[in-house]
Amino acid sequence: MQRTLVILKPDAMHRRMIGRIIQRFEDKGLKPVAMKMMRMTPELAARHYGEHKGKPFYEPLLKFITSAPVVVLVLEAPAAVDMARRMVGPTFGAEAPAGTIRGDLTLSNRYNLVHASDGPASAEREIARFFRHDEICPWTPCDTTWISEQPWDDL
Ligand code: 3AN
Repeated sequence: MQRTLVILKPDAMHRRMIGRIIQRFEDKGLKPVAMKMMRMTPELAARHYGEHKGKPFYEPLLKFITSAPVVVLVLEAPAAVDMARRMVGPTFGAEAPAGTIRGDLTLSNRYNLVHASDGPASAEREIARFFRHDEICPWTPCDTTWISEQPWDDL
C-alpha cells in the first residue's frame, strides 16, 4: 500500500468541481484516509512550491494557490502515487489526454485543478506537511477485495 497527497486547487473550488474530482478517485478505488479544507498561507505555499522559486510563474502560482480555500486529501492504494499522477494527467490542460482529470476538465496551464505528489518521497514529505499523524484515519472499505485484489482462484 502507498499513500499520496492530492490538493484540489482554488480553480476546482470556484468551478464547483470538488465533488466530481473526488468522485473520480473514489470510483477508481483510491481510498481517502485524510481530507480537509483549508486556506494555504503564503509560507505553506512557498514551502510546497519551493522547487519552482525563481521561475516566471512562481509568484503568480503562490498568489493563485493562496487566493481561495483548497481541499487536501491523502489517498491510499497499491502504487497510489503513480496512479494518481496518471489520473490527473500532464501539467498543461490543453495537452493533457482525454480521460485524465486535466484533459477532461481544463484548458489552462496555471489553473489545472489538481496537485498530486510526483514520487513516493515527495508524497511522504507532502503528507507530513499538510497532516498531523492523528489526522490520518486508516480504515478498510468493505469492497477492497473486489477493487484492488485479484484472488479469482478463491471464488
Ligand atoms: P504538476 O502539478 O503537473 O506536477 P509542476 O509541479 O511542474 O506541475 O508545477 C506546479 C504548478 O505550477 C502546476 N500545477 C501549475 O499550476 C504551475 N505551472 C507549472 N508550469 C507552469 C507554466 N509554464 N506556466 C504557468 N504555470 C505553471
